[in-house]
Amino acid sequence: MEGIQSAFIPYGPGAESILEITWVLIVGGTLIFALVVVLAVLALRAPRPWLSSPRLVIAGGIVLPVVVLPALLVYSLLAAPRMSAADAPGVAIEVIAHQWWWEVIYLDARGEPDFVTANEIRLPVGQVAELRLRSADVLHSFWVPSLAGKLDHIPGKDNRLRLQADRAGVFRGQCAEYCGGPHAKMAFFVVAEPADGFEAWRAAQRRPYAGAAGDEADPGLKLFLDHCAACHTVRGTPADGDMGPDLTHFATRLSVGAGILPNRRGSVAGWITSSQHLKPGNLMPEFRRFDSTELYALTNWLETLE
Ligand code: HEC
Ligand SMILES: [Cu+2]
Repeated sequence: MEGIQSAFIPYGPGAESILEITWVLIVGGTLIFALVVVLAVLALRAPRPWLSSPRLVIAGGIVLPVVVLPALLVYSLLAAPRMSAADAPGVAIEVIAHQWWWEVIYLDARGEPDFVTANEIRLPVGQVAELRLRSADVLHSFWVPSLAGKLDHIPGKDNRLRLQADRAGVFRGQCAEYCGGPHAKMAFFVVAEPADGFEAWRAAQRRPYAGAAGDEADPGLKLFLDHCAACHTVRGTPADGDMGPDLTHFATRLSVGAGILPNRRGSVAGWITSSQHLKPGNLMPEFRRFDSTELYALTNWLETLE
């Protein structure tokens, strides 16, 4: 898809009205700048009395700005409300920014947590999702340029952002406020899909890890419980750590390490052994001493988290 992360290729009403305002300001500013340059060049080439006439100075220096600037102000004040769709939200999601990943909590009709995921947000096409943006630590900023303007995650404060995608697709978002260390590697994906696909996904996300038969003997699960459970949750297993992303349905996600690597077995293995090389400073220790058999067992088991 063209423009997975471009404010100039909007796929939702929020990004569309921002782009409209942007063009009005860019084109308007360029025209005025060109006019001033032309007048300046004319004045330099030869003395022209009409260029210094008090009438022109009053018209260009006072009347023009007094008319144009308030007009632009009124225009953008009128355009701003269109940035957040007025329809009632169909989906409510709490997004908690952490250094340096995103916790994503889908809320039920009463506003209580329904299920938790991370680094990926799914939306039904054409419906409004209301996001409650919060922070677990410092300032972060939520920005999906293709869909909406950016809004900060402010510690101790809830910010509301409405997100709507008019077409199915995958859009990339990024933390847009420096939050320390690997801030530049704090991204995520928004996946917009038709309502039935979204409902199927939501139903699957609600389910805990089912486990295959004879699962207890799975060496990958054992390694996970021994080394990873203190920080990661997989609902349906004893793993209930909350230092890192919920991994209950990790295999359904597009990326590893908050949007930085594609979710494939090789990159997951690389992340486990070398996360500090791939994303220097992130809060997951790297497990360099796993041998290939252990890594194979672990990544094998992670692939069952569907
Ligand atoms: C000390 C806590 C801690 C331990 C122990 C830990 N992790 Fe992590 N893990 C994290 C944090 C924090 C992140 C998020 C890093 C980031 O993207 O900034 C993470 C991210 C991940 C991710 C990427 C998730 C995503 O959606 O991007 C995977 C996969 C993962 N860990 C697997 C493991 C495995 C497997 C183990 C055990 C071998 C493990 N972790 C042990 C803290 C931990
Ligand atoms: Cu950041």
